[in-house]
Amino acid sequence: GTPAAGNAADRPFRPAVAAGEAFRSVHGRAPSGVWSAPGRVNLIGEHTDYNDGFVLPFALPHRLAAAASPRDDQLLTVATLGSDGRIQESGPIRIPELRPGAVDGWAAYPAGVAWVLRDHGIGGGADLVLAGDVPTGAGLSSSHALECAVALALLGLAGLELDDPDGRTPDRMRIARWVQRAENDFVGAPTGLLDQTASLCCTESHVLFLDVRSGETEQVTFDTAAHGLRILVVDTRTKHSHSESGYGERRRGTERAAELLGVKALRDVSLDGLTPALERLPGELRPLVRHVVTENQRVLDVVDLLRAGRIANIGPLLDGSHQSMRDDYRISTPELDLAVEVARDAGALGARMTGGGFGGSAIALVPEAAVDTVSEAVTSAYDRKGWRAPRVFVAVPAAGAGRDL
Ligand code: GAF
Repeated sequence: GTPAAGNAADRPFRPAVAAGEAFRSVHGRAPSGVWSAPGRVNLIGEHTDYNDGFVLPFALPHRLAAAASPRDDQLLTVATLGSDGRIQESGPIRIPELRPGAVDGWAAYPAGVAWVLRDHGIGGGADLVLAGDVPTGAGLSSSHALECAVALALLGLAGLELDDPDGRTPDRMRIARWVQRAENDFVGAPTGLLDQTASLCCTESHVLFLDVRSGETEQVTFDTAAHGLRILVVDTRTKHSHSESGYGERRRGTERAAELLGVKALRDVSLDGLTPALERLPGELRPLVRHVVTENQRVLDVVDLLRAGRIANIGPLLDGSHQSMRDDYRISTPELDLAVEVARDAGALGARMTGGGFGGSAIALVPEAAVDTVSEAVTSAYDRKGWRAPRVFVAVPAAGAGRDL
């Protein structure tokens, strides 16, 4: 016979189903549809996106789902299902009155997306109910998963579904740029294009090679399991207070360096041209430039190795990336450094922090047989320091954003 559904604890959490159920409990009817978008890890290519460079993310299996129905009064209501099972509702937001600064807190993310879409003539009201399992504050892009899911939901309610054959719907890259605008100009975070593009464009079993300048993408096979390997994510569960100011400072530093060098972006400095370029810069900008230029090259080198099916050989490039972020870009933390060092000592082939830095998560490339050893080694090293236990999990490249129901 059919096994009983079991209690909630035995059932895997499915964001799309949970969002649909939460929608029914808030609104007393079924939603018109459910759309979802994943969080990401970046395999390599950090702080290169706002320098017109290269990134190489993959989507996590963790997703944020948006259940939605249209409203005819140009109001946006947003409710979210918390991990404690409680539903938190924002007050109704008037779409025609949206402007930067009008909404703060978590509701600024869906409101920012509605603001951008309104500018593109997609301004209908909606009831949204959100549910997801992307760890928040972990540098795994939970806010972009939210923004991308909301963008797809609002587009979908306007009859604009992704990949429609008549080509009326903006393509994924264009939606990524819209979401970036919501983040930059409405939420007020000066971030690049990595996270939205990852959430929208990644596919199962691949990393996404994105050239931010041209917007060109390539799906590069990244089937870790076929090579007896795993990517372990270590969420340090720390976020340092200077994360926002530190990000903006680094960004401005690299833009200033590009200006002094007379190039459009640091993307235009080649590895061969690095030494003479550094000589023309003030001391404090040199390490920033060295990081960006060498990191772009490391992305290209990793892509070459992956195309040649040599996943196990990318370890030293991951290590080099971490070192560069720790010593040159100075965005690592003691928690991230310890996770990376201990993982490597316990058998990882390479490890690095991932995402914006100043806390968040690290990744390690680990032989399947060493997964438990590495994860236990990191956990006990944290314990010896008296630090809160990290959250460690294996991440398999999953699908990008889309419609679920
Ligand atoms: C954060 C930002 F949102 C991205 O745009 C990117 O700059 C990343 O930090 C660093 O690579 O995730």
